[in-house]
Amino acid sequence: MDVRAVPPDGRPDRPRLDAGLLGGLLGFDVRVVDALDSTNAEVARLARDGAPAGTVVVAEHQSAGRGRLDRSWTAPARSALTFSVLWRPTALPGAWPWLPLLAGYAVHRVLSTGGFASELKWPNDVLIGERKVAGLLVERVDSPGGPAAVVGIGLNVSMSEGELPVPSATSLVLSAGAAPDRTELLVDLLESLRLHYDRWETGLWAGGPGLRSAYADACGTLGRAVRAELPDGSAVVGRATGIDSAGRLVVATAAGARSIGAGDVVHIRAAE
Ligand code: BT5
Repeated sequence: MDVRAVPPDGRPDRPRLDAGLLGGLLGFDVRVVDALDSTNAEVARLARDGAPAGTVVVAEHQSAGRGRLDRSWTAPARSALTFSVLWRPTALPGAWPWLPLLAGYAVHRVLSTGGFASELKWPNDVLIGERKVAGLLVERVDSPGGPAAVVGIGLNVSMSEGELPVPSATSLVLSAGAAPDRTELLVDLLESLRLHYDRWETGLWAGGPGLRSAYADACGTLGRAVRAELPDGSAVVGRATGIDSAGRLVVATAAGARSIGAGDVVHIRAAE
């Protein structure tokens, strides 16, 4: 484990996570670490060493938090929840693109049940008031036990305006004036992840109408004019009209409908 010797210098009003409470969570093996490079990197290492499904690493601070496409994820110590969950899906590879969507949906459910006006931005963001409160990064890792999925989540909890890494970010405190205790929030998030993952894994949700319509109902991207920027520098511009059975975003363009996979998109922006 790449644990840094320097403990996080979190503010006194930002208490540590209660590792004892998290340790008792049924079906998960939760490890709370003061500081490391990236919880996704750490869980990937554990996966390669044969760690079982349900292994969770939570960091009070990450020194090299990762976003998609080599982008970075930053948050002051103890101002956020930054954690990764290891799953060992048996679902067919074609169903894997649903993993970031179902994880985002699981986060959205917890936030909206808690009174936060969250919505999903396809493929991997959770927004409140058009600003990003949480990001998800799902990575596939080849391990001796077969392919594993590392589901990483960063959720901004008590970050102040001045601490935001980018102006398009927000935190629960900024959006609602207060935030739940981080340990309780993490318990709720893990239980929600477990529930929605199990539905997907048992086929109840495997690209079928259940997850698809639940996701679509919570997805603020749909109905909007969007510009999807692709890795080759080109862009697909049109109105986002739906999510297809493979979890791709369907965009109605002047040249007809186009389905865009999460792996193919660099940015989704609002189009004029
Ligand atoms: C994501 O990437 O949104 C995925 C973020 C996943 C982070 C978690 S934390 C636990 C686990 N361990 C890791 O190492 N990663 C995961 P992407 O869509 O590429 O967004 C990255 C962009 O979001 C950056 O380029 C910034 O513009 C912005 N950003 C960085 N930190 C942010 C924050 N705390 N809140 C909101 N936006 C942020």
